[in-house]
Parts: sequence; C-alpha cells; structure tokens
Amino acid sequence: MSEMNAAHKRELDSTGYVVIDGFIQGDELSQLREAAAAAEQLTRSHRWPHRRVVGKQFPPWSDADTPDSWGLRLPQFRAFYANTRLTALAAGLIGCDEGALQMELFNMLILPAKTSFNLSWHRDHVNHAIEAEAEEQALRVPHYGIQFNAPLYDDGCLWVVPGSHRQVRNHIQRELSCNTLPTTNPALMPHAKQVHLKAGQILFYNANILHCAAYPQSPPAPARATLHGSFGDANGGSERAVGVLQHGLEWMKEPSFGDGPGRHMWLRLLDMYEKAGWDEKGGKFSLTE
Ligand SMILES: O=C(O)CCC(=O)C(=O)O
Ligand SMILES: [Fe+2]
Repeated sequence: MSEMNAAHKRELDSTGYVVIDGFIQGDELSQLREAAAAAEQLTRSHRWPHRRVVGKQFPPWSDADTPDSWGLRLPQFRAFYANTRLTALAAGLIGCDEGALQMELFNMLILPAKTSFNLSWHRDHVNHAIEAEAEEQALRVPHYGIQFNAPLYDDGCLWVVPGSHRQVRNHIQRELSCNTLPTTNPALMPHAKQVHLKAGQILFYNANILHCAAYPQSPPAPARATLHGSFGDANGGSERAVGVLQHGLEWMKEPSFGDGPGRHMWLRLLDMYEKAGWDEKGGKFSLTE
C-alpha cells in the first residue's frame, strides 16, 4: 500500500471517514453527470422501479407510498463500481485482498422534488434501540466493509459524528438516535459535523459511524447526484448480511444481473445470501421502520 493510502486508512480507522480529492475528473465527471441526468429522468418518470421514496428509510418502497424519490439504484454505473481504481482503494481501506471484495449496495442519491426529507441518526449495521452494553459489543465486531459517497455535484447532505464508529452513544446522542423518525435538526446532535464534499471527491466511511442526512427539496436547492455504495470483505462470512440485505438487493440475484463488470464480486454477494440463510441471518435487519 502506498504511503498516501496508508495515511487514508489511518484516518478512516481513527475518525471513521476519509475524504480523497480529485477521484473523478474532467471527461469522466461530465460523462457521469450525463448518465446521472438520464437515470434521474428515468426514475422521476417511474420507468425505473428500484428507488427510495420520501418518508421511508428502508424498503419496501413503492409508488403507493409516494411518487417522490430520494435515491435510486441503477446498473448503468456498474463500470464505475467495478473499476479497479475504486475496488483497489476500497480493498486497501478495508485491509483485504481485492479478490475478497463482495458486491453490495450501489445507489445514486438525488434530492426529492416535492418536499424536503431527513433521515434519522443511525448506524447502518447496528440497531437504534440497542442497549449500551450490546452496542459496545456490536462496535467491537470487525466491520468487514466500507461505504462511499462520490458526489458528481457539491454535496453537503451528510452529517457524521467523527469517531463514533468506535464509541457508545452518550445519553443525549442516544435520545437523538433511538428511533427511525427523521431528525428535525442534525446540528442538535452533540459533536455532529456536516460533511461538505466537492464534486469529484470521494468520501469513504465506516457505515457504523453515527450519521444522518438532510435532503432539501430541489429545486430550489441545487441538484444532488451522489454515487453511494458499499463493498464487503468476504472473509466476514455472513457478518454484513443484516446491514446490507435490508436495502432490498433481491433483484440483483437474477442470473442475468451477474453478466457484467464485477461478476466475481457478484458471486460473493450470492455466497453471502447463502451463508446468511445457514446462519439464520436472512430476513434479519439492523434497522427497521
Ligand atoms: O445520503 C447520504 O449521504 C447517506 C445515506 C444513508 O445514510 C443511508 O442510506 O443509510
Ligand atoms: Fe446510513
């Protein structure tokens, strides 16, 4: 690992996140923006069913809940997700071989068009309501993965509590994160920090950092198009299943979905589904409405 990557890993391990400059540049940024606009159009016109809807943090999501969206899942960006530039960095930050990476979540996050919406403060792999002792134990389990946000436009939606991927919540933090209700004001969370990302940067984070996001209605807010995904380390067995499978990845199990870039990572995702079944983790999620 290069000295620079080692420094990024140290920062990730100590604060729970690291921002890398200039990950997407020049022509690649304009091409991804074009693809993002097309994908957003497809979703807003209800021609892409796999999307997140306003008012709900987790699936099932359907038009019956609301026609407004705050994110979508799309295969068009698969080449970006499977590119070795991203996977080598992700594997280095996790501390595993690139060959051990498993495919997980990959979304594009956009803003709602009809109403603002906030997520609750949460950790992706640990339940909100868990008692302090169990929380401490859960945070000691190796994470076996990494999450990223790669904004195609400047993006200040995400808030984090630096260092909280290794800290049990204090009383006030717990009060403000003990259910899945949208946070009213992220700034009320003790030690919270808004993450201001520039277009083309990439943020890697431990998804067990205490985090939330505020999605202003757009317009008037400027557009958001942020590629958001995660990779797992297959050495973790079914350890990531309860955090990852709650995102509703069933549609990705279709054999035809496997034919494309990153097939070896997709096969590992299928393995995790199988292991989750044996370990009785299938259908168990870390977060619920
Ligand atoms: O909007 C974001 O940047 C964060 C989304 C998030 O926390 C989640 O999907 O669990
Ligand atoms: Fe999250």
